Amino acid sequence: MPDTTDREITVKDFKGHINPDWCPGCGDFGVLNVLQRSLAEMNIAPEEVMIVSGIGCSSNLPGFINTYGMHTLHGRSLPIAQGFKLANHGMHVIACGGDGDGLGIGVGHLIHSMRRNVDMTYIIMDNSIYGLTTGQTSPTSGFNMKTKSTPFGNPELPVNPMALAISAGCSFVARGFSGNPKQLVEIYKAAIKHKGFAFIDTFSPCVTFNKVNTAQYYRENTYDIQEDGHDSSDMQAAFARAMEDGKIGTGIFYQKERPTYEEPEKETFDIPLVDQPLGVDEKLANELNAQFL
Ligand SMILES: Cc1ncc(C[n+]2csc(CCOP(=O)(O)OP(=O)(O)O)c2C)c(N)n1
Ligand code: SF4
Repeated sequence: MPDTTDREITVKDFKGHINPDWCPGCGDFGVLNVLQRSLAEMNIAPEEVMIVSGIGCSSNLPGFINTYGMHTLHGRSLPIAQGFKLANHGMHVIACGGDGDGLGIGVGHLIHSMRRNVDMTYIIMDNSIYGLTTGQTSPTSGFNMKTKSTPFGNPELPVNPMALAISAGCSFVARGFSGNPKQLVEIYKAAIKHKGFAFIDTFSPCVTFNKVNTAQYYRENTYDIQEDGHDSSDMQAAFARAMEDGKIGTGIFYQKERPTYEEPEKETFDIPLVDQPLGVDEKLANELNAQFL
């Protein structure tokens, strides 16, 4: 577990060693910048952060930020991120990836993570398309939307991430837009501060394969629910905002702290599991490592 930092952290501390290879104008640049700003403004040090992703353009993010990171399998960021947090509960753990990764192949993990309430943050970079595989329908593509895989229009209704999260028992549910960094930085900071599983669906337009859900579309069709007087402690009001037709609310829909999954374990183990003695001698540990790694 890292020591709480006693030095001043700036955005520069989070600059990665590799420049992002996202298409110019991709919304994911905005998410990366806001995440770096949020961590710096909270004076969290790079060595205190673990970022875990799945597979997709958005899931390349851990390679572009100076923290610990792991680029895992498609739809599998959450089991790995939760395992990491349980073994090393002193770290800030953030999972990220696309709407295909989190709401398609990974949605089973998402639902159980939400009700389990491990203390971590999960950012979906939602572009309503499969970007990396060049433009197929995703779980948040609109009904009737024409994509490479649905040339005659999408016959499926989209997932409603806010309603799904509230009903799954998520203790922090929010939505933001990469083109509104002022609001997004406040949402991310609140999510990282939140004790429990914090979920932020972040509109992050794909400029190459989605000509419908563009930055201009979100600028014209979103509004700030907090500015509109929304009370994020009221679950019924959060559902009503999630089910709104036409207007797209952004902000913190619902937040209510409850005991995290790891809290009882923390009381038993003041020392994180990674810092505890292995319980087997070094020879056996080395043999097991050789067998499994
Ligand atoms: C098990 C598995 N199935 C399918 C794929 C192919 N695949 C890679 S990324 C991806 C979806 C990408 O879309 P999304 O998660 O929304 O991320 P984006 O690229 O839009 O950021 C798919 C289907 C894969 N890598 N692994
Ligand atoms: S294909 Fe789309 S999601 Fe992928 S980097 Fe380009 S703009 Fe971003």
